[in-house]
Amino acid sequence: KSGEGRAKAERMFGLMDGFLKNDPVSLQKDILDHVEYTVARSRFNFDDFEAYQALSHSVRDRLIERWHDTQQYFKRKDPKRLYFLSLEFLMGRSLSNSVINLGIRDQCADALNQLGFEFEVVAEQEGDAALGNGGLARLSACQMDSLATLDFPAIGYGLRYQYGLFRQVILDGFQHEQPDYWLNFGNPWEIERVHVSYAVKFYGTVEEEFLNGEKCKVWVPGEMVEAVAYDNPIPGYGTRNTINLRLWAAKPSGQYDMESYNTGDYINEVINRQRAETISTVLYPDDRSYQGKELRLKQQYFFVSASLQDIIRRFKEAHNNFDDFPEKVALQLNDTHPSLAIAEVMRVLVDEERLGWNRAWDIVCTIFSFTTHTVLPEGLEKIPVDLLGSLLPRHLQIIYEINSIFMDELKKRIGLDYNRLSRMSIVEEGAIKNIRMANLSLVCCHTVNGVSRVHSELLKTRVFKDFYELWPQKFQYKTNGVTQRRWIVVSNPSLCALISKWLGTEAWIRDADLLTGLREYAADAILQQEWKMVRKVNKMRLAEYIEAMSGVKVSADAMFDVQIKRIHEYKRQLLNLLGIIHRYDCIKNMEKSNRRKVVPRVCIIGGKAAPGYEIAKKIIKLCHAVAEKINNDSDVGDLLKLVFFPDYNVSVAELVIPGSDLSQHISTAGHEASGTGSMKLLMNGCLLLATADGSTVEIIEEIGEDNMFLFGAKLHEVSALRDKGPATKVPLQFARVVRMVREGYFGFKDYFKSLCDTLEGGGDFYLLGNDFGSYLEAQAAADKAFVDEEKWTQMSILCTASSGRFSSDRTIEEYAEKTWGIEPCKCPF
Ligand code: AZC
Repeated sequence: KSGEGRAKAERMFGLMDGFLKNDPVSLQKDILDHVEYTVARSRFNFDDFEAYQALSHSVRDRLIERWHDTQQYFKRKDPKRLYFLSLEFLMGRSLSNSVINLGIRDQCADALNQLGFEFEVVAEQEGDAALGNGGLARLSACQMDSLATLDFPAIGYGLRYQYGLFRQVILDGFQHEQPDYWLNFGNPWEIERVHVSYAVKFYGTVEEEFLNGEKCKVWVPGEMVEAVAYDNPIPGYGTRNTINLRLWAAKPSGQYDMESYNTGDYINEVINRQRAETISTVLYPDDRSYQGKELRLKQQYFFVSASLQDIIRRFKEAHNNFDDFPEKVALQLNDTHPSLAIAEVMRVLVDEERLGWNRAWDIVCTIFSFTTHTVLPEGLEKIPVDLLGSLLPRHLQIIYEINSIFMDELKKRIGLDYNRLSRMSIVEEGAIKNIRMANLSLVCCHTVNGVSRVHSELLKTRVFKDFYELWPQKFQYKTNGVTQRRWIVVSNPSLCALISKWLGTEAWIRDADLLTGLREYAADAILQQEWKMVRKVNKMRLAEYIEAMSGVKVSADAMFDVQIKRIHEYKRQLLNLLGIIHRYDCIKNMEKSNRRKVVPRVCIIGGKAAPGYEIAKKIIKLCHAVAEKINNDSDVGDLLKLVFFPDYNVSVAELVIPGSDLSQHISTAGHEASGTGSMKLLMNGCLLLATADGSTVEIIEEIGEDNMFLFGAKLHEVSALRDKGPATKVPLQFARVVRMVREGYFGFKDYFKSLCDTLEGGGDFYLLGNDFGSYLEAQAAADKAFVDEEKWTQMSILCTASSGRFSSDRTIEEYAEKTWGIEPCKCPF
């Protein structure tokens, strides 16, 4: 800095007390100041929620200090940055996670204590940030935590939906959706950046113009919307690095249309302009099927365009041409949702930066990577050409151009194999012409990642077979992981303390591989005793919650058996329910004297169904109908209980997971791309009852088949079984339980008919009947194991000890090295 600049900086620094202090007294002072000045309550009279607000603002101040330093540092060092583009981030609550990552959890708890508050109670006041649907969105959140912790220079980009994922309300056992207006009570975790905003264009026409004697395309838009940045600091653990998650909100554009002002219809003009905000109003709640909705496409382009303007502006601040762009920029597409970014970069480089097609194309091909999260064909996005052409006319031209060059090249490589050419084309011909976003991504990205080894094999051999044969080198996989900071340290503090005590270090919080150190104590009687205690207390807390929520009293001595995830036919919650019905039926038909041999179970199911997914909604209703019957049957008593957890979300998961004994991951083999819930449960010492699908295959390698309950058709058997169709023999017990549902044993006979039809008469696409027998055997094995407490506890310890590989830190390290080519950039303390 110049002499004058330095003098000013020193004077400013002198006015500051240095960085904010983290001792309990300083924190208390800050909390009280925020009560008075930010929350505007009297510091002598405020409640738990206001304490939450004031504490959050005190934490936010500390986050901002680090976040500023990190951004400054990145700016100075100008490393290659990762830009993580995702339409969904499922962050959950921020307070506990932030104070733990900042290393000030205990000081905050002390500070609150002395003010007469309890940290846990205050933290409970926070609502969830639910800007995502399920696995994909929570994975993004875990990955942000790892990127920050590992000091990677990364920025997340997404949309700031005003309404997150709907709230699930159950009335009479039926799911109803209610809007989640999560910003109602303010959001201390974001920083509005009114000056960071960009105009995003839509509609209009493409004109040809001559510029400096050269013909070029100019997009004349028909509508402009302003994107305003909201920054969400993401602190790393054990580092000063605090990275940014930048979410865009839509606002009416500042550029005025003079003509409409002249018409004098002021009120209507204002109302029309206000409509711009609808773009970022609501998250689409369907996680697999895309219906070619204009608003969804608008959302995608809106966030892509704003993010790229931001990225290019940042790049240009430090560079005066695009030569170094690929050395400085890695763009990660989280599924195909942001894949319009490809066409947008081409448009900016060709039409605005005037680099020429070939040069722009070379750049595009080196900066983009793509991860897909599904194996289901309906999960692959398609955009009707008409829709794209009207909303983004220039992008459609660019995509056509990319496709035409690709098709020409392909013909040279494979000849005139028209079937294959048409399968690989980015443009799908037919009654409705579509753009296949996955094909666009495959053509343009240097890497396509699967989310588990099996998933990657399926991509190579089925979903993207043609592309794999063409470009085998593009295909990689990074098995998913989850962050142990949130899923052990935040949500299971007593287990966290126990692990650190036995390992003699907290280093596993940054290096999950160290968890293997627990293996040698797995049979140690003292550790087992302490392990059981921790688990028991978590179960008691869960039992209290269940009673408060549903009125059902459950015993913490029973086995807590959970299945928590989105409701999908392929995830087979129905198989679980049929198993429960079978268990109930057995208890009912048993001699009374034999009942004492039954291992008591509390079955917990939680998850949301997409609003338009009828069958999934019927599964939820069936769960309630069965629960109603079982829970009120005095014959059964404590031997079997069934509870549905309404409005399953990240916070509910944080409560349920630490208290679970057994968890179910029972998708039909070949359908779950990875699965991440299993990893959270595994870390917490919960045993798995599972099929060999997705990442479970790799979990088996870590913990061994003996330490879990495996069942069901294997991947290679599934298609043969399907081909056999109705001839497949199903066990008698299966026919019996389905009949009970069909004949109205649980009521709602007509309503459940179509559900039963999915299983019988040649249906049963997901092979519930085929797998039922082995499912029951696995369940019986779990019962048997549970009775041997010592053995069970040992298995539980081994689960945690073997979970290190499933940390998102490992996943992110792999991405950084093999896909993005980025390196840590650690901000000095
Ligand atoms: C999910 C997959 O279903 C799940 O298996 C995986 O673990 C997770 O992504 C994270 O990779 N997919 C989604 O949530 N959504 C879509 C569109 O696939």
